[in-house]
Amino acid sequence: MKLVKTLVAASIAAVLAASVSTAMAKDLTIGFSQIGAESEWRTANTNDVKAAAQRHNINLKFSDAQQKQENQIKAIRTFIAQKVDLIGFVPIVATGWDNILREAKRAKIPVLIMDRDLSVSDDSLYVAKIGTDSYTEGKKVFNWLDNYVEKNNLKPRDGGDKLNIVILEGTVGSSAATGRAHGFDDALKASEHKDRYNILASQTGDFTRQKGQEVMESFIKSYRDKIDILFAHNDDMALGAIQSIEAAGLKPAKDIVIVSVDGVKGIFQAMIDGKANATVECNPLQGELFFETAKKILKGEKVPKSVFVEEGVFTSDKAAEVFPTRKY
Ligand code: GZL
Repeated sequence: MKLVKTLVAASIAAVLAASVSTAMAKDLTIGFSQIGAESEWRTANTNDVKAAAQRHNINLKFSDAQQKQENQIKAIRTFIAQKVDLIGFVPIVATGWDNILREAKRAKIPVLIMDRDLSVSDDSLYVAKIGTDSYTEGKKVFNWLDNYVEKNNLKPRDGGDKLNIVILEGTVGSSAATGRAHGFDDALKASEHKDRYNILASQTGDFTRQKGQEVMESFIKSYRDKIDILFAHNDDMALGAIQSIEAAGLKPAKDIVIVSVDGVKGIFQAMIDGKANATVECNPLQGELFFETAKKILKGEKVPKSVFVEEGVFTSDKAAEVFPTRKY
């Protein structure tokens, strides 16, 4: 009998030792579904998430959805099957998540949203959102533009009575695109100078440099000397548009005022080169806050339902001074 007790004690000790060593190796396993690698901003966002996971000793299962919602849904389903401790994802578009999030809820795996927003029928399908305030970014774009026009007494290039604006929109259905569009529109409508402006054209460039170049090329073909202002929903599309503007023999930031969103290094260089006028910051460095929040959730601590990261506005006159301090 004594021998049996000894053997049982030894096997319990062995199991405990194994579980402790596993716990020491990696505290937690988190499944993370990222949209893709569509822009400089997204690459910075991904790099920051991976670095923060390492700092937090997290076993990160990272999936790149290659810009497809169905790949994000598949990845989340895999994370559920793998019984991860928590699921994080950046919703490429705002809708279509209810069913997969119900599956996560049934599996009792908490979901933490990062960067973009989503709309679901039941807010209990995710614990919290950490992200960027696209609506305020859109308002900041128009308010900067309105001040710039006033200060520089900008006049329509075609001699008409309205300053014509063309818009390169982000990914259709994404909260970043809809938020920026609504913020810009609301600020324009609220301006005492609203009658100065006309939205000449607005089309998606899907947040990529290539599509931004292609769509701007088509805008120039249709409207060339009628275009006074370009609002690009992200810097990558603005950088693509600059190439089309120069190819058409026009001067970016002079013939066509260029304002965009993100604040990536590429647009700072363009502002330093005198080819862009301003960028509204959208902060991709959300990894630290994400994993801090994830750990709190897994300890059963209450966390705010929605938290926005800090964001500023940067203009060409300050670009050279600020550039060395930029982290992405
Ligand atoms: C905004 C983010 C957007 C960036 C783009 O929070 O989701 O996606 O503005 C990126 O550069 O592609």
